[in-house]
Order: sequence, then structure tokens, then C-alpha cells
Amino acid sequence: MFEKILIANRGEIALRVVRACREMGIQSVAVHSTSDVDAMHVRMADESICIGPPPGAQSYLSIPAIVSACEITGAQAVHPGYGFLSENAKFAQILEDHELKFIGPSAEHIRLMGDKITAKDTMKGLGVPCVPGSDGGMETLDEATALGRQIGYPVIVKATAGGGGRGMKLAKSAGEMESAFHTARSEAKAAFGNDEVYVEKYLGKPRHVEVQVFGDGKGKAVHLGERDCSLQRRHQKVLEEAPGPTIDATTRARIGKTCAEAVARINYAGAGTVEFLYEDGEFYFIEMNTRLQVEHPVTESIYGVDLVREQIRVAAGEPISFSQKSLQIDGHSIEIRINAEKLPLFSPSPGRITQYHAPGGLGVRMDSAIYDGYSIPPHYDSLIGKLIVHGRDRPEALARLGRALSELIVDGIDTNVPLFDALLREPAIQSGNYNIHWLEKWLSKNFE
Ligand code: MV4
Repeated sequence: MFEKILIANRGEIALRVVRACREMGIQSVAVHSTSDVDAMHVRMADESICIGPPPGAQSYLSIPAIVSACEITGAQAVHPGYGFLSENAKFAQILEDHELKFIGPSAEHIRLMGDKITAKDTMKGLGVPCVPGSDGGMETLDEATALGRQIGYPVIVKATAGGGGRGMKLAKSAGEMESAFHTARSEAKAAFGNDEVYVEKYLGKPRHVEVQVFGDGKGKAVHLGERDCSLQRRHQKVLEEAPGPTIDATTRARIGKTCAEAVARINYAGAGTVEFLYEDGEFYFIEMNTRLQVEHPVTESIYGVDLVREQIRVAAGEPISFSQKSLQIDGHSIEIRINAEKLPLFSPSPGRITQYHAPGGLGVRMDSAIYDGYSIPPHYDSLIGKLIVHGRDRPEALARLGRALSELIVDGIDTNVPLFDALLREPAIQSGNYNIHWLEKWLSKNFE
């Protein structure tokens, strides 16, 4: 096992990794920018090192700074968290070249899934159900138009270098294809330096259902069910839950097995998420994320598994500590993302937290790196914490979420907490009857 792990991240996820390290008897190294000297992840880690000025590109995204920090501190492995360098194949490769272990999948698997056409082609070949659409990229407008006619409108044009909602254009009819195709291409070129696009049948009212998989890198893999992350605003998740309100045990076992077998076949190592659109009882693969996700705690809650600990074990060459058969779902879990932002426009709201009180009690977990008197710097994303509740069933989890929210105090800055108070009063949230468009529609009526 590793003796020392460097955490190439900040905020709540860096603290999450520090916690796993401490329970495993592993020394942790925090890295930080000059604006993060007083950050909680720096205080909680066994040691820390400054890696540069506040902008991400010069600190948390700087590969030379992080490799140097490993050499100075003697860390043997790097946990990238989520965001920043977590899905950067070049970073994984450079660590390997320096005989440092990247706690995550191989550079090859990151690259494979980072190219959305290759990802889809690979998953299709492994028996994972995909959205109907082009096999590979669309070189010309004529090709895209012919495909649109074949699969039927509406269709969506997506950038192969995109993902997470960036670089997508909807064509509702043949007449809209020319504009969708050219706009998608030029936006993809500008954003990613790669103008390759592909075309898919557009699904009108799906849910976002993602399957958590975990591989040992040696041909074994398990699944840990699904999360429903349909409640999103501008491609940012707002609330996630597990199990999915519309997924039964038989369906879960079937799609889970398909995903686990697929990643086992490619010797995938560590945590991964297979993203689907789910509509009318069918799963359609869209993307695979090769990192630990923000919303991993809802899966941990219902399965009683520490996913970061498993990531570290597998990276060190140890087996996954549980079998598929031993995994049993216990109850229901819901996570809300608490952001430093001002409603109704969701504008960033950095500044000093004058008072903070975290909720507690049975079934309540607060993953956050804020504290009384902490100043949220303006340089990073607005996530300041995740409130995760667990109950014996969905109604109990919802009641517990309302109760926990009533205890939470974050003063001195604006947060999106009032949004959740309002959401909990909605029948669609109480019943679980929502899709990927529900939140934006509701916001346009009730907030903006
Ligand atoms: C789609 C789609 C409808 N049909 N693909 C957006 C993010 C990226 N991961 C995939 N996305 C979508 N792909 C087809 N063929 C609708 C979306 C989409 C969406 C997906 C998940 C969660 C929220 C969303 C909001 C708008 C659009």
C-alpha cells in the first residue's frame, strides 16, 4: 500500500480524500494555490505545499507544479478528485512516466472515453445499448442530412471532443440541419480545437440515469447500481438520488451487469460512471466518465461502501474489497449541491462566511470544506458543500432532507439553499416524477 498520497484538488473533495487516507493509515499531502493557504483541506492534510497563484491553470491544473510537489514531498500516488486534472490523459501518462501512480484508470482508458465517438463505438461493441445515430463522425452536411432522414427528426449534433452538454445543437427538422451542423462544428473547433461532430436521435423527455461501475484493472468489475441526476440547470447537477425512483431491482441488475461486464472486458481500473438517457423503460448510453463523481456519496450511502478507499486499494494493486453478490441496497439517499450563488440568477457569491453550522443527526452527512470565518475565493467553482441524507425509503430521505436543511446555517454569503426549500414543496419532487427538463421549466415559472 502507498505510504503517502498527494491530492491534486481543493475544497470538499480534497477533504474527502484526506479522510479516506487517514482511515487507511496513509499520509496525505494537500496542494494549494496562494489564495487557499487557509483552506480546510490544507489544515486537515498531514502536510501541504503551495503550487502557484490562484488561477487554476497556474496551480491545480499545472502538471509540472504537481509533479514537482510529488517529488518534493515523496508522495507515491496522486488522487485527482473530480474536475481539474481528473480526466486528463496526458497527466495520467506523465505521472506514469515519473513512476508515480495516478489513482484512476489508465491514460488509455481516459483517452478512449474522452473522445465521445470512440467511447460510444467501444461501448456499443461491448453490448451496451446506445442512442441510435451515426457510426462515427459526420464529415459533411450531406452526410449529416442523409442520416437525419434515415433516423428521423429531431436529431442532435454533438462534438466528439465535447461532453457534459458542451458543443451540442438540436435540429428539429431537416430545415434546421444546415445551421445545427455548421454551428456545432465551428463551436467545437473554437472550444476544443477539434471540429468533429456526430449525430444522434434526439430524445425528448428522458431522465439522466448513470451507473456506477468499479474495475480492478485485471478483468474483474462490479456495479453499484444507478443514480438519477435528472435535476440539472445549465448542465449543472442540482440534486442527485439513489436508487433511481423509476428503476426496479430487475432493471438495475440487468443494466448494471451489462455495464460491469463491459468495463471488465477492457480491464478498466477504478471508479467509472456509465451515463444513460432513460426514456420509456429503455437505456441509451451517451458518455462514460472516468473519474470519481461529485455525487458518489449517494451510492456510498445505500451500499455502505467507501469508494475513495476502493480507488486507492485498486491503484495499489489490491483487489476490490467486496463482491457483486455481497452488495445490497439499504434504503434511499439524496444529495443536494450547496453553492455560493445569489438567486434568482445563480450569480457567483464569493465572500466571508460569518457563521456556519452543519446539520447532523441520524442519516445526515455534510461534505464541505467551509468553516466559520472562511472566505470563499472568487477563482474556483461555486460548490461549497454537499448535504447527503439517507433514509429507509425515499419519503424518509425527503423528510430528513427538509429537517437537515432547517438546521443548516450559512451566513455572510448568498447560497442556493432557498431553492431546495422550495423544491421540497413540489409534488413532482415528492413523487419523483421529473425528467431532465423539469427543473429549468420550473425555474422559469418560479424563479427567473
Ligand atoms: C442528449 C439529449 C437528448 N437526446 N442526447 C446533455 C449533456 C450531455 N451529457 C448529453 N446531453 C443530452 N444529450 C440525445 N440524443 C439531451 C441532453 C440533455 C441533458 C442530458 C442530461 C441531463 C440534462 C440535460 C439537459 C439538456 C439536454
